[in-house]
Amino acid sequence: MASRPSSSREPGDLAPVVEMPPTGAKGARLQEIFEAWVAELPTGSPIPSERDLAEHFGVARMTVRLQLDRLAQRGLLYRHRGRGTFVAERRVAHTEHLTSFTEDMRARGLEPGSRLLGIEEIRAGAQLAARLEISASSRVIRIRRVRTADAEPMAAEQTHVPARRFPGLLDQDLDHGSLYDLFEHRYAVRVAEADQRVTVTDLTADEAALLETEAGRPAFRIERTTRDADGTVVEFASSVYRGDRYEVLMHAKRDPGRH
Ligand code: 16G
Repeated sequence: MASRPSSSREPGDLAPVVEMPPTGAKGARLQEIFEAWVAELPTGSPIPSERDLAEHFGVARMTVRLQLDRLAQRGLLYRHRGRGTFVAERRVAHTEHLTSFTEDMRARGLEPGSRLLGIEEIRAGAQLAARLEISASSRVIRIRRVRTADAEPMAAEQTHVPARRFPGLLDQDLDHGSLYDLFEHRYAVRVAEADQRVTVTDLTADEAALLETEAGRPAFRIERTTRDADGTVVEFASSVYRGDRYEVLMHAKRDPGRH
């Protein structure tokens, strides 16, 4: 699997010829071949055209496109409109690094974006107060956004932050850019650690509408409690990620003292 696409894109330079199974299993097999091949290519390598790949593997162009789409959705490839498809950076977002949505998407080779659904100040109440470790009468700012990746909905996100810590946040432009950037540059609040809970859920009709997919589809529900370096809670967020677009990536290291 060492062959690489050259600028002349000769079919001989494409992924090695592998015997293709009959229809049906072809897509899955192609996915495996592409994945192994892409893993060996340096970041930024161009991927040959769908037409060349289709010819090379003796499959329909749609089959190739579908499998390339899947690799792009998994963050292994990225597309540049008008320029082609390329191997994405292999820096994956995993639990060792606390990332913002913006950083997470960039690490997957996707262009992050937001659509602000609403921002308001509310009374914490018992439940949020417990999450944010503040009193129930404290004020909280609630931000609701649809987060996009390459302009398509990826997650619906609801974030709560203590209002005292972020004066004037209601007037900030959260339709663009990163909340964590604002935390850091406007409020000198640096997120230092977070606890996350990931569960699997079916999308409700409202969530599906926001995510431009169908109700009942599987999704990840991710709750995050984020703290600054002093251990003070700065955020409680709850997000629903489309199961067909998102993968939860983890990196685990064994404690060196453990035998
Ligand atoms: C992620 C966080 C969310 C945080 C947001 C900031 C999860 C489950 N949630 O979506 O808690 O508010 O990043 O992203 O990871 P931003 O800086 O791009 O606005």
